[in-house]
Amino acid sequence: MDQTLYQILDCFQLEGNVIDCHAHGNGLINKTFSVETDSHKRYVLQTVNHHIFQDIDRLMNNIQLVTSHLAEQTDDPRRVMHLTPTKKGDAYLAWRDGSFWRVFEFVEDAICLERPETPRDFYECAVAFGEFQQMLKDFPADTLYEVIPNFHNTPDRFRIFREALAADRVGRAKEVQAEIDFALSHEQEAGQLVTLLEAGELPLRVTHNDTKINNVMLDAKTRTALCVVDLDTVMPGLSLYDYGDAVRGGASTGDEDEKDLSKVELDLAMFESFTKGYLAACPNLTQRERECMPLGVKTIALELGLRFLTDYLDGDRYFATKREDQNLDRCRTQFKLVQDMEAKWDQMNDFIANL
Ligand code: GN1
Ligand code: MG
Repeated sequence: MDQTLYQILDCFQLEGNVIDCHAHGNGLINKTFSVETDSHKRYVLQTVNHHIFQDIDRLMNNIQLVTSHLAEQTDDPRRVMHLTPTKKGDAYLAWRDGSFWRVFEFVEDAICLERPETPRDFYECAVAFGEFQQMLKDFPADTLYEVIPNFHNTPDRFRIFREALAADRVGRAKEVQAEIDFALSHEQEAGQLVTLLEAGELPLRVTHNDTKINNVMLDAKTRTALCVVDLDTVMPGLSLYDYGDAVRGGASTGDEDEKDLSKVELDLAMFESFTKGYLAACPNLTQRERECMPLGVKTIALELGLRFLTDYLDGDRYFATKREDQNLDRCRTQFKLVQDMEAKWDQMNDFIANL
């Protein structure tokens, strides 16, 4: 094991001595390790990416506030993430090379899925995110720090996109005219949720903002919902961002970077089962929020496609890539999903209206 990791772990209040530490999971933003000690305790050690997250102190404060609020509402330790403090009692460690580290208790006997294997799995993921929303319904959302300002401010994402397009840093704009046109033709629709929020028609809530299903822990035996992880981007937002991001990811029939777009569509059975699970676990959504659920899915797919396209134009500086054109392929899958939703729009809306 890397000596530095060992020194970092030594700064935390762990039970027992570390006997193993190895890379874990595959997030695009933070590095994660799974740790085991000789007292059979397991932990998750994580760097917090300070290039993306600028104020780690306030980010960690958000996580402490939210996990404490959640912990007050359940007796089951596996239903909430628990931070392990440093020996100095802090929620995280600032290491001498400028990196930041934190430790969570490992959620035992749990699994997390890269993709739902059945609609039932996806239903349970919806329950996990719905319960998260429901348990935080009384938490004052506007007291949370906005970790990434304008994270889902789609009109602002278009402004950044236009800057990247004008700069064309790596000369790629000429290759992607079709994607540019697609994005621009959807600009107005992509801004609708922000308009509704500003008009007070949709409520500001505590949101997770990275509701991929690999951020849900399921009980390994029963495959039922335990809790949600990856709380870095917890901040004020719309429930529809969380719901929409989960559906655009988990109800897609293809991988996020699939090159063969004929494999990518929105699976309506998956959409339906997530929607049912989310509404069952989170009955406090308003009528307006319910009506806007399809728009939530479409908005997030558009926005993420736009973010991938922007990063592609910018020379792949934000999202980690393992191969050439990966961000362009990611953009294309999201835009393909948008097109497919347009074809299935009435079915999506009818399903929600008839629930
Ligand atoms: C990023 O790191 P990861 O995979 O949890 C991104 C999300 C995107 C996702 C797309 C802070 O999340 O917004 O939906 O990639 N997170 C941030 O795969 O930008
Ligand atoms: Mg993640």
